[in-house]
Amino acid sequence: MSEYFKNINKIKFEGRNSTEPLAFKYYDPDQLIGGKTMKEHLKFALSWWHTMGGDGTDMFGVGTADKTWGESDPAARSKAKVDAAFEIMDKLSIDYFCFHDRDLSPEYGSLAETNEKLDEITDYIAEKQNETGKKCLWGTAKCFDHPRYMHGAGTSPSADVFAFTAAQIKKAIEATVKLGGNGYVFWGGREGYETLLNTDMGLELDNMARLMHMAVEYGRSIGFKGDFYIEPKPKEPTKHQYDFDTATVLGFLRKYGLEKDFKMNIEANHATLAQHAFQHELRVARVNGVFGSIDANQGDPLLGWDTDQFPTNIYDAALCMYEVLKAGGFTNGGLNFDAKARRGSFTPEDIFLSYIAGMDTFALGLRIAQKMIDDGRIDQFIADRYSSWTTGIGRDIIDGKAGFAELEKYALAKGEVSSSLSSGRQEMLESYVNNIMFSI
Ligand code: XUL
Ligand code: CO
Repeated sequence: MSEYFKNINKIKFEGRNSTEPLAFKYYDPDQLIGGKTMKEHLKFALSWWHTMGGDGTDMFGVGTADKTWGESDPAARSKAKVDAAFEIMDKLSIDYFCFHDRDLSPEYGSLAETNEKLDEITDYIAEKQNETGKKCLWGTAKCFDHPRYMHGAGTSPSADVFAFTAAQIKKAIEATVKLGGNGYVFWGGREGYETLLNTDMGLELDNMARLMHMAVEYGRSIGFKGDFYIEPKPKEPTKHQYDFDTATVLGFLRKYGLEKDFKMNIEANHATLAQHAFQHELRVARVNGVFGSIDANQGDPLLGWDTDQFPTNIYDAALCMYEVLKAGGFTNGGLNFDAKARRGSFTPEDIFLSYIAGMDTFALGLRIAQKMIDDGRIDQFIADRYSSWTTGIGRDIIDGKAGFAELEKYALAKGEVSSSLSSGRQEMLESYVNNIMFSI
């Protein structure tokens, strides 16, 4: 096995005063934060598609980075990708990876041959996992790039395409189980529409649910005990994606009785596209008991598309980790860097530099989030703000002891209630966060 990054050594933690670009300043895997190590909290994952396959190709130009891994034959390249991926994970101390079936092995002449070749690669990955202890965070099927999926996959008007999709997902779940993954993601790449003039929305949504029920039934039958995830995204590539945001997906899951088996895989840049804060999406998932996993990246608020940048915004990372800690941490999920170095950051070193930037950002975010909780001022403020619900009429409402008649009687007796309100203190709370963040 050749070494792909000969000039890069294992990345070490050197601390905040280090000026070495190829070193962690904040990510110290074994550092204890609130009783768990950073490594256990953060569960970083490498995204096979961006890191091993993404070469910077965009609508305006060809790739700028060489991701051939020195091989022109597709099968040899798939294998070289595995070696390179494990080298990257080792050097960056990343314990997990995420994949689409076609990132691991491309399509060949027939589905049977494609599946056979995928098996060869997953055998090879399983061997490397045994040697290294690296784990699969989640797998998924790339049911969006081939022309057959031009009108959707699970929501295609063609039953033949639906059948092909089911076959592809069946195999991708098998691959995920074989690699020990505890997550299987549905990102509905082309599950949406361009115009309602040609779309039977009701049938398309029913069919998507049928596909998901089949996936659950099959996954459970072959021993998949982990979580299925839906990754919400409002638009791109279609004008309207069905899995618009967490709240929309929740409605879908509940309508079709899928909420027991599915959680959310929340991506920061998809939240931005839905005009939500990243923290909002995480909060909606958390309070509804469907928080699962995270695609850690960031978008550019000035651009209306999915830029998938490595996350460097500490404020967002801190508020994200605050939600994760409040949710009790990850169980089957983790932080997958669904992120790519900019097209102009095209050298092999940029792979490492961009992961270091993202990992350090989340390490800092974790420390700040834990400090926000330990500090207690924000929690105390919220508890005080809602204290009228712990006794008296508030308690009676919650306990179901007061209905409209009792509340009318209470309100009539009480008179004007504006004096029961106190300031929301937004600016004070924001300054608490700054105070905590900059005294870390
Ligand atoms: C696309 C996206 C996907 C999913 C996996 O916007 O986020 O890469 O994470 O299919
Ligand atoms: Co994603």
